[in-house]
Order: sequence, then C-alpha cells, then structure tokens
Amino acid sequence: MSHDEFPTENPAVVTCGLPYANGDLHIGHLRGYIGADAFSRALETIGQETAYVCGSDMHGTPVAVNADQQGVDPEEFALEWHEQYEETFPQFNVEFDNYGHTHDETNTELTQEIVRTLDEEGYIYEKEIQVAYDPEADQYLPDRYVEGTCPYCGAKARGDECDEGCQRHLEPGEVEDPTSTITGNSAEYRERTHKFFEVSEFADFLTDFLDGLEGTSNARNQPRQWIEDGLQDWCITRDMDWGIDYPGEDGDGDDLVLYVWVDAPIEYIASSKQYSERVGTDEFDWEQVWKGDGEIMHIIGRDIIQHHTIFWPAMLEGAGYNKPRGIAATGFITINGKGLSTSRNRAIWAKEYLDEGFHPDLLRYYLTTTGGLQQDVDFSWEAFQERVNGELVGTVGNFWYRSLLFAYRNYEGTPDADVSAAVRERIEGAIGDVRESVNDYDLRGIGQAATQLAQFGNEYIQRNEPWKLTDDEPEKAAQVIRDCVQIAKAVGVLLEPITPDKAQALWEQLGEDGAVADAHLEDALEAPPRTFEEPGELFGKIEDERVAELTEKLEERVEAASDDGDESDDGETENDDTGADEAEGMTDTDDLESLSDERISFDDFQDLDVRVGRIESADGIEGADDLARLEVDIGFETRQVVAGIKQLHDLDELPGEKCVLLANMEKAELFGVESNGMILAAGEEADLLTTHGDAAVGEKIR
Ligand code: B3M
Ligand code: ZN
Repeated sequence: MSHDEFPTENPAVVTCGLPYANGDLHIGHLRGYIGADAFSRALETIGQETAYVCGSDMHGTPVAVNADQQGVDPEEFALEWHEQYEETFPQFNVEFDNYGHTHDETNTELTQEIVRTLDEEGYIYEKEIQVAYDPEADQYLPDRYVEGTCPYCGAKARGDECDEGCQRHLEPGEVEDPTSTITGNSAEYRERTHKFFEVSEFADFLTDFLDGLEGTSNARNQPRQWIEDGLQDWCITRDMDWGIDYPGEDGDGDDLVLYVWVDAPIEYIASSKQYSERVGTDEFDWEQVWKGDGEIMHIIGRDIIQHHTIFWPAMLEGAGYNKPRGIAATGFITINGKGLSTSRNRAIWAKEYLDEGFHPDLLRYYLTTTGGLQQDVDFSWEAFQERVNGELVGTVGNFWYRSLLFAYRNYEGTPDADVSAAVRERIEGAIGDVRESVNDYDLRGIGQAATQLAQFGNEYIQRNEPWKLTDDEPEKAAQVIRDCVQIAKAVGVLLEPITPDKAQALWEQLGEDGAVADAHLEDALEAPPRTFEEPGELFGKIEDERVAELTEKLEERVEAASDDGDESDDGETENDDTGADEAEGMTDTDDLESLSDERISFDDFQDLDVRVGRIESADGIEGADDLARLEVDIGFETRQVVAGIKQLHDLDELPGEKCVLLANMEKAELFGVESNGMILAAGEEADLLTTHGDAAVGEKIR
C-alpha cells in the first residue's frame, strides 16, 4: 500500500463484509454493499484501478445453527443462500468484479496455506482449554451454540461475541453462566486441545499499523484501547464438522475445523485471485495487491472492527501479506428511530423494497448520503420520500429535465458554443470536491458535490431566464443553455457512483455512447453530442398516500411479530449479521435514558451560558485512558476543557471543528488538568454537538 492520494499507480481492492449465507438480505446489509460499491465506482471515476470483491460467508455457527434448525445440511443450506445473494446484489446495482464463497476451492486452499505458513513461522501453538459441552445433545457448543453473560460488560452475550453490549470478541470458555442454545440446558465445561494464534506478539506491529490506517476514526480508536488493555492470543479452531479442516486434520469427525473468522477474511484474497484468473493478470494482478503494494480498503460494519483491525492484519503480517490501507466502519441502520430487528420484522427487506416497485438508485442515494459513514442512519418511508422528492426529484431530476428539454426544443440538442469560464470553474470545483471526498472515504460528500452542482444549475437557469432571451438575445440564450447542458452532464458523471442507472439514462438522453460508468470525472467537462432526442423525466415523485400505506404496513408487521410472543432472542438465529440487529438496544427507546418528568423554568435555562466554540487543539491526557485536553475558542477567550472523548474521536481531526460549550460550568480538575467549561456531546459515542449554519464563534445558544 502507499499513502499517496488516490489515484495511485497501484491497483486497489475494495471489499465489504461477507454476508453469512443464512437468511434474507435487508437494508442493514445493503448499506454496506451499496456503500462499498459506490466507493469503488468513485475510485474508478477518479482514475484509480479498482476491483470490488466479496463472497458469501458459508461457515461457522451462524450458518450451522440455522441449517440445524431447518434440519438441512449446512453446505446445501449455505449454497442456496449464496445463489440467492448472487441474484440480489445486481438488482441493487451492486456489481462485484468477483463474488465467490468461503467454501470454494480457492478459499479452502488459500486458507490452509496461510495457516500452514503461520504455523511454520511459529505463531501457532496448542493449549488445553475448557470448552462448553451439552451432555443431552452430546455435542460441544462453540460460539452461537452457547449463550451467557459477557465477562467484560455484563450484557447478554453469544459464545464468541458480546453482540448486545460492548461488542468484544469472546474466546471459548469466556462467556459466564453458559447455556446451550440447542437444549436450553446449562452447559458443562470439558477439556479440549485447541490451536491458538499468537496475536499478542503483534502488539507493536498493530500499533504502527493503526497509526497509518485510513478510513473512519472508530476503526483506529477502538482497537488502540484493546491493545492498551493487553492483547490475548486467539483460539482459531472449533469442535465442529462444518468448516475448513485445520491443515493436516482429515475431517474424520473428531477433528478441528478453523474458526470461521480465520477463513472469512481470507476470502477477500481468494475472491481477488479468482478475479485475476478470470480476466488475466495483465488486467488485474491479485498478487500485486496482496503480496505487493496494492491499495486494500475494507468497508465493514462497526461490530466487526476487532476482527479487521486486530486479528486480520496480524494474520496478514504473520503470513507475509500486504496490509489494508483503509478500513471504514459504518454505523447501523435504524427503522423509524428504533433498532432494526429481524426477529421483530422491523426491517426493510431487499426483496420487499424491489417488490414495492422502487428504483434501486433511490435507496442507494438514501443510504449513502443520509449520514456520514460512521453515523447510524435512520430509515423511515417519510424520510425516504423527503430525500427523494426534495433532492432527486426537486433538485437533480428537475434540473436535468428542464435543461435538456429546453435544449432539445430550441436547439435540437447541445447549442453550438463553448462553456462559459465561470461555469467551467464551478464544475471544476465540484470535481475537486469529489476527489477530496473519495480520499476522505466520504460518500455523502460525493452526493453533496453532485446535488449542489444541480442546485447551482437550477439557480443559474432561473437567474438567466433563457426563455426571455431566445428572441432578442439568441446568442446569450444559447450560451446559458450550453452551460446548463454541461452542468447536467457533469451532475450525471458525478452521481454515477451513487445512482448508476439514472446516470446512465441521462448519459443516453444526452446522446452519449458507451457507459457513464467508464467515464472519468474529467469527462464532466467534455462537450456532449451536438444533437439529442427529446428527454424524459428520470425521477418520479413519491406520493403521500403511498408513504402512509407503506408506513402502516411496516407498523402492522412489527406489531404482528411482537404478538407472536418471544421477542427477545429469536433474532439471534436469524440473519442479523451485518451489525444491523446489534443496533437494537442502542436506539430502541426501551434503552434510551427515560425522559425527565421535572420541568425547569425559562430562567433556569437562561442560567446556562452555552456558546458556539471552535476547537483549536486536542491532545490525550497522559495516564487517562479516556480523557482529552481541548483548547476551545469561544470568541472572548480560549478555554481549556477536559472531555472524555479520547477513544471516541480521532483527536487530530478535531482542530477547526465547531462545537458547543457550556461556558459557566463549575471548574474541575481531572488528572491534574483544569477543565474550564464542558463541551456537549450526545450518546455513548460522544457525538459532538455543533451548529448547522454560520453561527459565529462566541455566539450564545438560546
Ligand atoms: N460474515 C458478517 C458480520 O459479522 C460476517 C463478516 C465476515 S467479513 C470477513 O458482519
Ligand atoms: Zn460485553
């Protein structure tokens, strides 16, 4: 990998977390796949050679438990889902260069080879451990076959992850008060010999790795804390039949298979390799990426940060492979403000969305541009309607249609003129914004660059009123429309990563040949063909009645699922593995701090002197795990404040950010540092409050 700006000379691979082949896909999955698809398309438009690869995750208890429940063979079960995913992704314009699965030969061989190398390098050892066992079922209980209490935070946890609490990976034997998910009995512990990977040897390497890692700040900060707490070695085998055999074990029933989290990320490499084999190494060389200096970017859910920033890079380093350049961990999806829950049927299913007749690009736009990557994104049909009608119909579609229609009626296409210097410059500015957004892993920024350009176009046409100029000042009218046609084309090129079908439709309306997906950003400045046909409208409004109907349907469905009784745990065995279900408990109002009954007077409120501030500097406080020392400019003076945000934010990125500060907070001293004020933040992740307009630093908040 390099740290040069994109585009670099090296080939790149973009991946997204592999879906467990165990159930229907929903909007929680789609956020990741669409996001990574948009990112990889955007990299290509700025000239970065990029392959987008993924595959189905076939192994492990997430698949085995569900297959058991249906009484089918896990391989058959997983393959069926795999085939269904292969069909579904293209329906959302998610176009993988290769989509494999973890049970295929390429991945099996590569996994065994990598494990063998780690063993030869001395990173694997055997240890006797206590493994949960269900005597009635006469079976060992790895991972999701057992449930209990998280030893770190006390939340209810699965055998290998604290999915409802602190999100940590748990080692076999760690979960407290284990019960079998097969029979509901308390589990016994039995001694077994397992293989361990010496992750603890990699602490220094991982610290450096994280220092250089691009992507979202959560993917750097959480693992830093885990390293500081001390890394444990990682048990990489399980007592199961379903999985990839530990190299040298012959799969005779009493042997060990590899833990699913060993072979799953190796599919990123295997899938890249299959792509090379298909198109030839001249076009794409997987070894250059994975063994040389290619750029590797993983887009994942924030519940699997530990696997990608600790275990995975340690494995790559130990086996002599290249490491990821960037890891972007997305927030969760909530539905109508509540945690997505497959068990409560509070989800928008991939198939359901399409069956309702909505174009995939609308959802792509919504999911990629509603919040920053790290933020949780709420989906409601109302909010969806608002964004579609406001931005896609009102701003982009409207501008495209009115410019092209005017051009067609008056000039049969693009008027003969050069684009004016001012408009060219405005388009260049938007191109620059997209480049910058891609380098910042900021999908929303890409969408905003495009919609703001369309907004500029609307204002431009409105201000210049070409319809009043055609008779008296025909040259001026032609110039305005020439500019608008260029802006329309540019908006299409810029939006292609996010709404590829709609961008292609515009491309064709402009009479362009080929695929807009093959265009580069600079093509936004190339003149469209001289003539084109009568355009049509590319986006249609979503009506209020439709939204009311869809909202009601969703509510009824959630209610029906709740009436079915057992609300709490059936989701554990459904398809809930993009992290989406884990949002339950984080935004479900059941788990929000309750609203206060006590009212305060306006005067009480006036006593709070809350000001707009700007962070000037942010440094960690030595010896304090969570605390940072900030200097905040509040207009009259600069305040030093101590805030518990060290783990939650990338401190380097804070200077320059606007914040909100309670200025007349009592002074306090923490770790010997005086805190003179308090910055306001929301929720567990300390989402820092800021202002949305141009409120000046020092302005009072009332
Ligand atoms: N199959 C799904 C998840 O935990 C899991 C991802 C594997 S990525 C290598 O989100
Ligand atoms: Zn926990």
